[in-house]
Amino acid sequence: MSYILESLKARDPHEREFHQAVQEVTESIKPVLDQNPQYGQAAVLERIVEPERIITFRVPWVDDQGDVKVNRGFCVEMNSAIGPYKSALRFHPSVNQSILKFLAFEQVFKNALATLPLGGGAGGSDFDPKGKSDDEMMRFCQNFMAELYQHIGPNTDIAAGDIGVGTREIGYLFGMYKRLRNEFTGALTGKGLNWGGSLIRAQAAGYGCVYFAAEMLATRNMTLEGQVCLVSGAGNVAQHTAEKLIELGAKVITLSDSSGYVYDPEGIDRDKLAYVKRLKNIRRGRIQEYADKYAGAVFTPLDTNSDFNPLWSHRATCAFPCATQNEISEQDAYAIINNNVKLICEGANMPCTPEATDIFIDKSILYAPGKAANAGGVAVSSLEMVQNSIRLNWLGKEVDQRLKIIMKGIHKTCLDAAETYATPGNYLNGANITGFVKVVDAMLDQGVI
Ligand code: NDP
Ligand code: 2IT
Repeated sequence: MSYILESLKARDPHEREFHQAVQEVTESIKPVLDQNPQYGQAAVLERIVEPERIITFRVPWVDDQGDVKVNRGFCVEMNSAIGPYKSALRFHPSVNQSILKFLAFEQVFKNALATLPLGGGAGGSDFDPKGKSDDEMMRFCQNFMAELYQHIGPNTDIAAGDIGVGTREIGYLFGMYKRLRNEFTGALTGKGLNWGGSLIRAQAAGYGCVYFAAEMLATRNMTLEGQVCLVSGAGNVAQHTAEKLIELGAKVITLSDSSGYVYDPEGIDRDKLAYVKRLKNIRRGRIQEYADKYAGAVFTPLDTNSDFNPLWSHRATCAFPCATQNEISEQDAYAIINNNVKLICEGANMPCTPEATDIFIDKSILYAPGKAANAGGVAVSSLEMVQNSIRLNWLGKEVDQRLKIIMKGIHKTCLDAAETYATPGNYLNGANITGFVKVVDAMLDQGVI
């Protein structure tokens, strides 16, 4: 399999994140390929690492000063073997083809693992939402959609939010989509509750991540009650991970954003979390303000020149990286295990470097990859699509119950597949193998496409 990686590196040497995602999957599926020569004969690996389609486009927009700006937009449609592409949209200055290919690749396996009838994709732009007014955000979203609308649709590619794309942005994107298509359809998920959105969608990735963690702890006769938890990020996934942890009696002592992290030894309670939500979602401020407000809390700026993030060096039982890719380095992983952490549950996509992942697996720490642990987000997106199709809105309790069942199912599936392929307890192998087999079997059924 290393030949696949070598050929990808030779062809696209700068796509570091995509290579990392492919390497992780190809290492896990080696025994599956050994036992199933039909996969090799049909060159499924060669095909699965090549996106079905990538569209890049210019996004011109006008800022509040009247100056014309230009960003780059992307739509990566990775694999539609088991259903229409389901994509997340990311707006962040770091966005490039490598990052979106990695996200799209992860999404393919995540959706298959979660038993959703959906393929995988990703989209977005190198646009930086920080410091932009609502009007600038709206103009950018409208111009982005002026191209994207040609490529998405309820039966082709259904988009949702990711970093930098929340309810406000989905609103502006949906408004423009509807205007251009003259159709009110579920081509986007994460919509507002009174125009087609689903209850619990905003909470789903975070809540689902905590449900998954609870299932993992149960295999060691532990619960979340009273456990000290490290959470990184302060956005959608981090907020709702923290919210559910607090509800289940855990003590959350950290949150972060791209400028640094806060450590609150007293624990972040419901009221403090409500403050964080106002700070990040409404005022769009910096997490440092939390430490200015609450006595005893300490802010530490992020040192971008260091491989070590002290957030991960606090004593805790559970760690939930919920910010971005590669936020846990090898050095951070050593700090985590030296502090006796028992569980790492990835709310973000690929937040652990390969070196960090290897350390957690070698030490037999409970480790859940994002494609299993954060699948609650896309799972409830899928439930939003169902509600849109039948033109009904389910109660929040009902959606939450379905989310719990889905996360429980993913947990069991991961463990069963890991056991079948002789790596018991290895959730990473279990997730990759399950997703891979489902997608490539569909590819075999559909011929050389
Ligand atoms: P948000 O934009 O709501 O929040 C992202 C958070 O991460 C912010 O606190 C942001 O800081 C921080 N962050 C982003 N980039 C960096 C960086 N380069 N360095 C340090 N901090 C950074 O995004 P989400 O919460 O939606 O997404 C977080 C992660 O979860 C991503 O990996 C995403 O792919 C994944 N995910 C999201 C799902 C969803 O439904 N939203 C579902 C499944 C996974 P700042 O405020 O300074 O920008
Ligand atoms: O990474 C992810 O799964 C997401 N950002 C959510 C995707 C979705 O379709 O809801």
